[in-house]
Parts: sequence; C-alpha cells; structure tokens
Amino acid sequence: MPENIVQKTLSEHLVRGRLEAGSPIAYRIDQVLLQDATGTMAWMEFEQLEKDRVQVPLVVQYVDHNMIQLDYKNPEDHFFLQTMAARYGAVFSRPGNGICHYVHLERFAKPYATLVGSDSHTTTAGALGSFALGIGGMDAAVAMAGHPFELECPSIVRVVLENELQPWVSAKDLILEMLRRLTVKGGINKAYEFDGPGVATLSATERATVCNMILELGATAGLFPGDKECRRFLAEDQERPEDFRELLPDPGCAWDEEMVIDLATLEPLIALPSNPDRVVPVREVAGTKVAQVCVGSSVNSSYEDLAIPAAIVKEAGVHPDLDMTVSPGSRQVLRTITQTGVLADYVVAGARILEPACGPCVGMGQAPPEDVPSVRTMNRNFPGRSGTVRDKVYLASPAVAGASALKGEITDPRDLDMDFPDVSAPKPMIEDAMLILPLPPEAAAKVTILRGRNISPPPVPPDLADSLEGRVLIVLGDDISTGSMSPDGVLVMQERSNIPAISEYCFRKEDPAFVGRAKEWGGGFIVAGDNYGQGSSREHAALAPLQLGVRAVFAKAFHRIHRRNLINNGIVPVLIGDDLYAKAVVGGTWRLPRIRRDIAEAERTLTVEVDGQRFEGRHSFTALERQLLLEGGLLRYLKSSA
Ligand code: MIC
Repeated sequence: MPENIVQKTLSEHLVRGRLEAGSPIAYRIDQVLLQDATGTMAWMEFEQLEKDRVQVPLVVQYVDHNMIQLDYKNPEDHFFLQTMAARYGAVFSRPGNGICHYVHLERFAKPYATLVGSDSHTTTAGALGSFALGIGGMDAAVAMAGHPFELECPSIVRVVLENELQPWVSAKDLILEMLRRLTVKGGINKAYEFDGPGVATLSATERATVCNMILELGATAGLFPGDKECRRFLAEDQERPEDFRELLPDPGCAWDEEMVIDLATLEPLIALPSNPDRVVPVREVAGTKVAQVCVGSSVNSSYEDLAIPAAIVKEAGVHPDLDMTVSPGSRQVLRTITQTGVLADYVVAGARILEPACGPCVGMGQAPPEDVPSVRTMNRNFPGRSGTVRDKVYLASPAVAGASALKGEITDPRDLDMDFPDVSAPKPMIEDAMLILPLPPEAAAKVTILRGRNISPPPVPPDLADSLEGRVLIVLGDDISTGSMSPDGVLVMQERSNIPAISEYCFRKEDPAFVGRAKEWGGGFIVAGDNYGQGSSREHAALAPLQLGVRAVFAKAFHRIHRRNLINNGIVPVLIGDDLYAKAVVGGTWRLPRIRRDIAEAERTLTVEVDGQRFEGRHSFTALERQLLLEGGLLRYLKSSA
C-alpha cells in the first residue's frame, strides 16, 4: 500500500493498532525531550517506575524556561535535573545552551524519528520529518521507561503549498493563515503533512516556525518531508549527514483531508490579543501604538528571524517610545549573529539582548505594561501569559516586529522605505560544549542526586469511588488554556517542583476565591466550555486541581494533551452538551452516581445528576484509559500491573 510520510514513520514504529484515523495506536519512541519547567515532575515520576536507566535511545533534558533565579528554587531545580540526567543516562543541555525546540532541531531531530516531549511545541521537530508531539510529564516518564506511547491515530491532512512567499511575507504568515482559517480547535486529532511545490521554497528553520505553531491549531503534529532542504540542513549546516533519510510520500498514497494554500497570495498577518487564532491582516491594525516588541522564543529565533528586524532598525534605531528585546534560539544562533555583526546592529540600535531561553514568551521577565500593545514573534498570547494580567499581546512575524519597533506602532513592513533585506545565514559553527553526554552505567550508578529544598513528589490520586459527588467550584467559558490552572510568570513557574505551592495559584486570574472555595468544600468539580485545556502540555494544570480535591472536569470538549494529563492523574474528563452546561452554577451539587460502572461498562455515556435530575454525559476513553481511571491514574496502574 502506498503510504504518506506520517504513515511511513508510524508504521516503522507501530506496536499495536491500525493506522486509521480515530483508532488507538501504540508506537515505539526513539527520542524524549524534557525541559526544566516540566522535567522535575517527570523525573520524580520516572523514579517511581524503578528503572536503573532510561530505556529509549535518546533523552535530552533542557534548561530553558525557569531561567530567572530569584532565589534558590530555580538553580536548585537545575542541579536536580543535571544530576538526574547523569544518574539515568540522559543528555543534559546546560542553561544558556538554548531553547529546547531550537537545539533539538539543530542537533537531534531527523526524518523517521519518533519524538515525544514534555512541552507542547515539541512538534517543531516535524520540520525535519520527525513525528514529534507534546505530551504530559508523566507520559514522558513512562516513555523514558521504554513503554510504547498510546495515541489516537490522527487523521492526516495534506497541505498543498503552491508558489512561493512574496518579499516581507514569511513562514509565520503561513501558520497564522492556517490559524485564521482553522482556529485553535481546527486541528484537534489531526496531523498536517506539507506537500506541493511551495515546500521546496521553505528553509528548515521556516518549516520549524510552521511546525512549532501547528500545535496552536490543537493539532497532534506537523511534518515536512525528508527532502533536499532537509538533507542540506542536516548534512551541511549541522554536520550530521548520517541522520538524513529520504522521507517522501509514495506516489498514489492517500490522505484523509486536503487543503491548498497559495503562498504567493499571503500577506503580513497578526494575531490580536488574546488568542492565537484572532488573525487579521497587519494593515487592518497598522498605526496602533506599541509599548514593547519581543523577537525570538522557540518560534522565530533562527539566524534569519533575528537578522531581518536588525536590518530594519539598525540605521534609525529602536523607536524611543518602546522597549525591544531579542532572544536567540540557541548558542549556535548567538554565535552566528555575533560573527556577522547582527548582534552589534541590535546593540547600536538600542535593543535589549536576552540569553537564548524562552524568556518573555512564558512571562519569564520582560512582562509588558498593562493595557498597551506588545508585539511578539512568539507562539501564544493567552491572557496573562506574559506575566501581566491585563496584557495586550499581538503575535506577528519578525519583519512585522522589526517594522513596528522602528516606527513605534504596528507597521506593515511592505510600507517601509526599504527593500526586503538579503540576510542569508552563513554556515553555523558547530560545537556541543554545553551538551553533557550520558555517563556509562557504572559511573551513572554512583551519581548523587542533588534534590533541592523546593522539590516535593507529585500528589497520588485517590481510588476512584463507585460514585462521585461534589459542588461546582467554577464555571468557565470556551478555550480556557492550561495557563489558567497553572499560570505563567516567574513567581508561579518557580513552584513547578512543588504542587502544594503551585496549586495556590490555580484559576487566580479567573477567580481569586477558587482555591479558598476548593479547600473549604473539600474539592469538587470544574465545568467548562469548548476546547478546555488548550495550549501548554504542563501537567501541573491537572496536578494543581488534583491537589485541591478536584475529581472530575465537565467540558464541551477537551484539548488532547490536557485530557490525557487529567486521566493520567485519575481525574475524570466528562464530555457534556449545552443542556448540562446551562445548568452549571457555582455551588450547585453534581453527581456521577455510577461512575465506576459507567467507565467499566458503558460504551460512550456517563450518568450525571444535577440537583436530582438525570443527564447523559459522554466519554471517549480507550480501553487503556478506562483502566487508568479505574486504577487511580497511570503510575498506580503501571505499578499494580508490574
Ligand atoms: C508553553 O509554551 O506554554 C510552554 C511553557 O513551553 C509549555 C510548557 C510548560 O508549561 O512548561 C508548553 O507549551 O508545553
């Protein structure tokens, strides 16, 4: 049977199931990526699985999120991660080496590899033909222990790219166009495979921009082929020709869906505050005064992404009414901008140079002022993510960011009085001095783990009772991101290793009384609208509610990663319709009167009682997910079946 590139990659790794959209599959994992803000929990979960060493060919622990060291917490976490990596056989990418997705693209991603990572933007590696996706920390721990990963087989969408991008229009505009057309829910349980003549016109790093933000569609993964450009990037730029394998769709293969995008018709686009799909042409909001411009993050931090805004601001400098920051994606990019003079251009222009780390994207410093626009080349603009509660974050390409930094207002770069700059990157200098390689087993066994003072093991889910009863703690609308349950920003994120501490911030933005109520009522339920839990993979968004006694979440639809994090932690995700949603009031008593039996027996329904009236909720649990819920979550299930 002729296969497309997702099928080719998955069929090489398939352990169970059939490659049919919607059916559960389990497949072998080659690579696992961890970052610091999710990694501490993932390692503590791995410890519970009692393996002496990681059981997959490659695990890389990055440190790129919690980089601001306000006190002992973050630095102690970094040493914990370094010693865990040394003890259990993972590569350690030291703080300062770069952003996980960027470094992974440069040094490890390759066609046909299967990669999972405890960060939703792990999809970035799809730029080089890896089947790469974000998962929760516990799933990552289990993958590191050598278990196949279970996933609902996505439906595979062929995206046919026609023609090529016009000057000043970039890969960011391509993915913003997809968000405009499909919205943040449009890609749920889909994998996007790029094809057509336009593919060859996009560089590996432009492809990375698309694959990074494919996740904002809710998509499982995005994949570009293992073609000539992939070979060039791996063999010439990154000096790892052995990692290249041609990966092209077989003639005559099929896809579940198809969409066509004519690159030549795209124009500069921008996502308005505060959701990545509120996309409009830049010209519609041109002239809006801007207080901050941030370039870089895990998306748009390549050499070219940094060189374009530099070329725009280098003569006249950054507009005096705003602050501009620049974050290179990796030390390799930092060295290259140093060598070519791009860094000096920024310094002269008056931009603030940050280290190669996630930085402003997750509110790790550089929080903008309230109620005034910040234009960022980043991937998300959920409310408050920047660290400022009433933030106004716009998402756009490096060219739009550069033009806005020059003019002090949102500017379509085509209106600048200059030609599109020629900024092709020189060959980067390759050296991996800040990657610490795994120790041999005998030396690894002698490593002492430095367990910092803020590190405490995750809460253990209770047994699932025959029936559950609780009061509704909060009623939420659509598209609630995991940043609501586990907020971004320096103060909250430094508690990522301490669930009792981080749970104090749960839903603080939506309802500051939530935590007090949950404690007073001894836990309860959450009720929400569509696409609940979009965004980040942080399992803290499930662990914090678990800590506060939440046993079930009722929503019209769940995001894939968060849904799985709830199940892994023994919290039941119940699908509800408009009828039931309309009944939700804070304080109302809801029951799941036969929840164990329903999960064990009922095909798709869950009985719900609200104020004595019976309703039908739904579920979409696989056989494995049913067992996880019945046995108190993933770790308890694995331990009891060991
Ligand atoms: C993000 O971009 O939201 C993050 C911060 O990288 C997260 C990971 C995290 O919450 O630690 C993600 O995307 O998964």
